[in-house]
Amino acid sequence: MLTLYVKDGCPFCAKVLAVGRELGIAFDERNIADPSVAAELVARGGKRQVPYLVDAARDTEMYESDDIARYLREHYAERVV
Ligand SMILES: N[C@@H](CCC(=O)N[C@@H](CS)C(=O)NCC(=O)O)C(=O)O
Repeated sequence: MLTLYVKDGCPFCAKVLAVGRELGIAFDERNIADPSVAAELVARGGKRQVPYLVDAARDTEMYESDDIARYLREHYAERVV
């Protein structure tokens, strides 16, 4: 399960969501408009910044849209054999 913390109107979030669509990834989206979700994000990552990815399967969490996009392409791109 891939969880993505997002916020409405965030271009960096939109960029990551577009990569997700391209790769066929269905994120569990958590919107920090909800104060309890924002608090959860800060508790997890240490600061209020979106996008923030949680990949529980790989025990990996990260900020920064470019890093997230790179990570998704590296680990979740469909591979044609
Ligand atoms: N360099 C970061 C920039 C992320 C960023 O600036 N996010 C803004 C929203 S667009 C943010 O989290 N602001 C704090 C807030 O809205 O509370 C990235 O590429 O992910």
